[in-house]
Amino acid sequence: MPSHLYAEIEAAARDPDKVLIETQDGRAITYRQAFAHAGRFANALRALGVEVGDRVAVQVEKSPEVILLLLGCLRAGAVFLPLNTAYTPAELDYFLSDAEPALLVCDPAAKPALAEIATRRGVGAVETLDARGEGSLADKAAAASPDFADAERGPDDLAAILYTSGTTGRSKGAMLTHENLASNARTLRDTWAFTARDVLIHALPTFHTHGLFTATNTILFSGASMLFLPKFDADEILRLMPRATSMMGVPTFYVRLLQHEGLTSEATAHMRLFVSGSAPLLAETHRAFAERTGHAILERYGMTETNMNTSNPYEGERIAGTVGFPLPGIDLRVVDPQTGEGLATDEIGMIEVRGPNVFKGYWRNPEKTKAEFREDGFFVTGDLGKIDPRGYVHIVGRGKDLVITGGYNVYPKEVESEIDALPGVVESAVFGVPHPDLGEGVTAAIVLEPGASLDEAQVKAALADRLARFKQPKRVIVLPELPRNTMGKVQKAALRERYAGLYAGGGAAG
Ligand code: MLC
Ligand code: AMP
Repeated sequence: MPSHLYAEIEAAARDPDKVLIETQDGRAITYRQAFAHAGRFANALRALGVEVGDRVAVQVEKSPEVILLLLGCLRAGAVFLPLNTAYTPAELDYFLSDAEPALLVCDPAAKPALAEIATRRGVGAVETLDARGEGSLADKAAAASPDFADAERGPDDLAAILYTSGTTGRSKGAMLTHENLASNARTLRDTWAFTARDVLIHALPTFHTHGLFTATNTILFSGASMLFLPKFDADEILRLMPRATSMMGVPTFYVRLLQHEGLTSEATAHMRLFVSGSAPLLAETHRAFAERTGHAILERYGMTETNMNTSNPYEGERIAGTVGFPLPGIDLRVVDPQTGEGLATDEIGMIEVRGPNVFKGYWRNPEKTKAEFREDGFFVTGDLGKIDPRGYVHIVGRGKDLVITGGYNVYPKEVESEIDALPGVVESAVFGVPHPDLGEGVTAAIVLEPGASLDEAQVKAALADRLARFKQPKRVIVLPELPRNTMGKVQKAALRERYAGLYAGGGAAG
């Protein structure tokens, strides 16, 4: 039995000389080269002491080598553990202690700070990889053989662990199996009609499920090609569109493209599919994009724990403000959050999902895993929604206290804990309010001790080393007290309402 997910990827590449990834600086990597390079990485991992089932933590800038390393991990039977490059060393400390990886791969510039933490946390080895795909791990791979006898990994074995911020403030590792990822890649390829002729504009980061799996695995399972951009860049994307057929992005991509005068029906004429997800796409963005280009953005809904759950139809009406139908093979229901009773059409409740896409559980956290699954195997998403009479799923809110900013999730509790720890702060409330560019802007209201003289800039400065940039509040408001209900609970809804216009007209800045 070979390595389940890798074997299917290899089999899908009918033309080994087809380009898998092309970069802005003109590098082109064929499938044949990618598989050989994955073999080199697998040999290098073994030589570094990475055994089957070991975690490989990867915090590096985007480059094709990230994908080749992912394939190398699959071949070696290791568990790929990507980490957002925005995470600070303080945040890394927790991930390394929780995941106990055998190897940490980081940017050369971060090595001095991270090596000390890695040693303290018992990580066996620390290697480097930079944005050009160069570094000590690349050197070791270059010197290794491309031939590798793939580890035997079955459908239920772990392929990856992706940390997702926990409601209790600490991130939990979502354990994704080979078949979780393979089943979703097959389904998305077929649902969105991807073939080897497709060329995807890939401008998402490669450390979250959207860019790493939804986009990349769909392409790998189609034997298609990707044009890799290091990050979102409207000029570059428009330049590439005449050569591309498709793009996947977060709503901010579409908001920003609409601000570009180059976005026209001619500019997008060669494209067949624009997909949006990770955060709600405003109906007005959907409409404006259709007016300008003639393309109806296809919105889908997913999560780190489940991969993709629903999608608007490829053929058929893509309805703005909905996330479409459950994908084939995936059960989705809306239930009363308290009783778990199923709800009728158009009634709003908790969205629950079940299927081959749903993760195996949280890493070393059986209590949390148990708490989030029903006895009949449905996973409680924490998203509130409804199913309309035509069967389209609508997301109408969140049962979890979560802010989504530019497609990144921020759990207020984690930010509040850091703010509350600052001298002079009595308490804080972190919430999201509409932001024209990022969807929601992370915002903090704080109450100070009498006589304390902390101001907005000082709070922001104090958080700089503690929290990833995207988690840091864009605005900090000092209040005499936080609004509370009769039970004494902080009323975030009241804060969201009071500050709803805070970023209005702020454009991409703010
Ligand atoms: C960057 N910044 C952000 C931010 N991204 N702040 C809040 N939220 C974000 N998402 C900070 C920068 O550090 C910078 O801070 C300032 O905001 C402006 O940066 P920018 O140059 O405008 O940002 P940019 O690099 O263009 O990035 C914006 C973005 C990017 C939206 C293009 O964040 C992005 O690619 N997001 C995609 C996230 C993603 O892949 N999510 C999928 C998760 S998986 P300063 O102060 O230094 O100027 C998932 C499941 C599913 O959700 O369903 O897919
Ligand atoms: P993450 O934990 O980063 O994987 O983010 C998953 C969350 O993003 C989901 O639980 C939803 O709250 C949100 N999400 C993803 N896609 C959509 C969408 N199309 N519309 C609204 N929310 C979405």
